[in-house]
Amino acid sequence: MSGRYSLAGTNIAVAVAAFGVASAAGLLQALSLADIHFPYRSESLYYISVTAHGVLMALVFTTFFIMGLGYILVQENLGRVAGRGLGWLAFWLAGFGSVAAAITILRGQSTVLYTFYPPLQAHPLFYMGATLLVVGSWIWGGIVIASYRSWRSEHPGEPIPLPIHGLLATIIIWYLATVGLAIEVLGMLIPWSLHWVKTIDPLVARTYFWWFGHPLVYFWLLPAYVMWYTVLPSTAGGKLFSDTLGRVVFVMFVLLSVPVGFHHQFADPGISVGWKLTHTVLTYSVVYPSLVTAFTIVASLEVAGRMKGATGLFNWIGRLPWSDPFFASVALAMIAFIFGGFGGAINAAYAMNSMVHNTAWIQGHFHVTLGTTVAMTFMGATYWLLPRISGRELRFVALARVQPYLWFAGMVLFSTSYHIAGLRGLPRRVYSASLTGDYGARWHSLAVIAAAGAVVLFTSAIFYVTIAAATWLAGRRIEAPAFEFASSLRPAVPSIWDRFGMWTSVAVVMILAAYGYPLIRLLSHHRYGSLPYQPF
Ligand code: HEM
Ligand SMILES: [Cu+2]
Repeated sequence: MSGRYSLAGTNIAVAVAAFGVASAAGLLQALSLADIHFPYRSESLYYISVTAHGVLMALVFTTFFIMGLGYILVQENLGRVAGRGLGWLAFWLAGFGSVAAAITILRGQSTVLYTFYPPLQAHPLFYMGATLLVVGSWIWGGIVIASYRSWRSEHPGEPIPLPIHGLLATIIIWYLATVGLAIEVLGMLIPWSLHWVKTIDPLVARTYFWWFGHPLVYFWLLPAYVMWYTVLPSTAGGKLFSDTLGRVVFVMFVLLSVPVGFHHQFADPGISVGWKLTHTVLTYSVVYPSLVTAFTIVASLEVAGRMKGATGLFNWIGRLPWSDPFFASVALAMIAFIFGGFGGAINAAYAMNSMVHNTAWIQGHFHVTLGTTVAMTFMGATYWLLPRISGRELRFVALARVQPYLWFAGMVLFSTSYHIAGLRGLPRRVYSASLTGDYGARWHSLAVIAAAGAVVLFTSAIFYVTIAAATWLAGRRIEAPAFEFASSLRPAVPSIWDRFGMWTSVAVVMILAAYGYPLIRLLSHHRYGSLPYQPF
């Protein structure tokens, strides 16, 4: 790997490794739910596995991948990475923190699931490790912003390159979101896990957690959108339909990502219905930029098909490069998002949420969104960027061609079954779907189909990790292909959508409005607090 990309490549390598380990854990959980026996199967192994899987997938894989991708986008679009040395510091902090947290999980000292709700209590090193991961990502964000500032001073008045526009939006959302996390972890969880204070208020902690937890999903999704807007159209052989719409979308996410967290707390007491409804309405507004994205990207693909000569109503679809691993991954990721968005609208509906809350529907839902829309885009992006950063040809191209389809097929089995089982009442986060006699019978066969899906998903995951590792270590050396970003039908012009300082101020005001009063109420109630609780 050439020096210019070694920082990005090392971050991505950690992401791929975390993904591989977490996939094996995912398979174990699915087998366990279906009561398919394997050596050492036990309740405690199940919960350790769910914790490791959730943390490694949702926090480690995503964060490291996004950091690596971010360095590449900055290098290629701004021609520099300011403070590369600090980037290594960020890498080591985040890496050390992740390893420390993972060790306490595997030793059974932090079986708190990736949401680490108190009064479940983890080992202090779990919270400190998670903090270091976030601190590393903060430094990374600072490097991106510094690189942008340095570019800006040489290019006054030019529009921000679209990939950087999306990346800056991602980082602003991340900074706004992690304020909530920092208050929870530094202000509540760490002092409590060190026994400096005896009790903790679970409701207040959950509120800070979801201040962070919902925008977390946009921290994952926006880098995927960046790939859709700025790479997919050129891979498909066309142009981006509208650059401006992309900017509007990214700005809307900056405004709307955070003040929606109560849609995870519909069942929590102590927050009034009025505030829950306010967050619901804002949640529905955030559907809008995703619909705009669907329209813009599909229109761009139609442009691509027509540039290749398609003339009929739908035959442009057949002209798209369905055997290109990057294109297929992203296209399937987008199809999955239709179902993910539909399910998400149900989750966010105040009344319907009670039907699916804490059921297997939820894992059905976030495996199509995070686990497919985001994860498949990142897997596809790996196939796209690896040859470019390593100067090595992609190994096992035939496997890379089938891998996205395999993932999609596995997910159809896996996610559909859990959606249905959830509607039939199967709780989420349970060791076995059939422990409870009569009820279990209604869930068991669905859990078995999901487990079959998990086997297919795991096979696909092995393909991905093998292709990435083999390319890195043993790919044939080639002249590294150039990074190409899509041009848009009409060139970008400087606009109000580039004024992130102003939009961030608006976002801060919205967060204060959405969380200020409810938090003051929660903090002024008489608070009893809970003692720590450790299941194993
Ligand atoms: C090999 C592919 C995968 C398999 C077989 C798999 C399997 C599972 C299963 C069965 C559960 C449910 C645990 C339960 O509540 O009983 C689960 C939870 C989860 N999965 Fe996956 N998964 C896979 C890939 C992914 C990916 C790619 C992501 C995200 C990038 C992901 C993120 C999560 C998260 C965040 C949870 C929630 C953990 C919790 O409830 O605390 N999974 N997974
Ligand atoms: Cu949410």
